[in-house]
Amino acid sequence: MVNSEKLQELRQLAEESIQKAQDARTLNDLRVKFLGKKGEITALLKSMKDLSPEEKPKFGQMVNTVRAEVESAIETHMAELEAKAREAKMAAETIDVTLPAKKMQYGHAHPNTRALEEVERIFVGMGYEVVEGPEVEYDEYNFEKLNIPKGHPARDEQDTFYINDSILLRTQTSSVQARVMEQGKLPIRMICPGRVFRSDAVDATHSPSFHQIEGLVIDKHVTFADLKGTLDKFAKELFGPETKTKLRPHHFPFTEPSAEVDVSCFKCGGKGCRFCKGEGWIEILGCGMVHPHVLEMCGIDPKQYSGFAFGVGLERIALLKYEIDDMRLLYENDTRFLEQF
Ligand code: 2U9
Repeated sequence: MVNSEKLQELRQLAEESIQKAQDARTLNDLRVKFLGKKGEITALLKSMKDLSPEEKPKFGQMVNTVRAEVESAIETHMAELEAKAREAKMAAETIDVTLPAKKMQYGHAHPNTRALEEVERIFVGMGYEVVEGPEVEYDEYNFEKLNIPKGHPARDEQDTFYINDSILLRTQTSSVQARVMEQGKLPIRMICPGRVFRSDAVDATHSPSFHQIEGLVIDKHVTFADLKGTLDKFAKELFGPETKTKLRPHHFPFTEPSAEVDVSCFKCGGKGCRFCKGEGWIEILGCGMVHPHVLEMCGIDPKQYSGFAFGVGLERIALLKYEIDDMRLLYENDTRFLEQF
């Protein structure tokens, strides 16, 4: 029977083509090619009109069986292709949870900030308030009220950045203390950290902008012994309990008497080493009893009240504590340097 041979041929061709198909689109094209309205198997049904009445139903059944087989082969292969695509997708998206994780990059506080927080912690622990004030200041608060009148040599020494005759970039944070004293709320126990400006050339220990932390205590019966005890406690907290302090007489216009304070070298314990340049001592701050004239100019009666003050360079503390030998490193923000702390 010619028609049935043709049917078997088409079935074989369809099945081979289905097996070879690599994607859903090819399979759909094959469905149209063999089973569609104008498909090759469908066309065989149309040729049935030439068959005898006995052959017609038999052949019709054969065509339908082949149609069903081809349809089922397409469905099966389609399911296989989908499963394969899903597997490939899953394989591509696999996350290897055993791979080492990417390290988080944590930043940290700048050495200056760490030194500041350490100094603040020590003084706040002793009951001091932390007060801040303006960086652009009146001459009156920066100099006049601190016993540095016009023509005083200390004005020249500080090589100030003036904005006009009466306004300047503050050269010391003492101006903040003068403002607090003027408010008249006593007693006072405060530190004022902040940025100050002096027209200095840049080198390993100088910068036109640096930071000070100044302290002020004003109350009845405050003595030099209180100052000495406070600074000794501060030094021990900052550099370790073995640290000793030594006061050398000095002169500041705003304090009388005045002194500079050295601490025993925390590297060699005072024997003398490279760190303290063989001295055994390292200078860290200046201090003194607030000058009676300063008290008066800030509205405080020197007969009733006395006080002490001190000043320390924040960068100096950071350089010493973290053993940095050049102040410029603190401002360059080179992460290779900063990462070491
Ligand atoms: C008032 C009265 C007195 C503040 C003081 C120093 C001594 C001192 C320097 C140390 C290094 C500043 O950072 S530095 O350049 N300071 O030596 N400062 S007494 O005395 C005051 C402050 C305010 C009303």
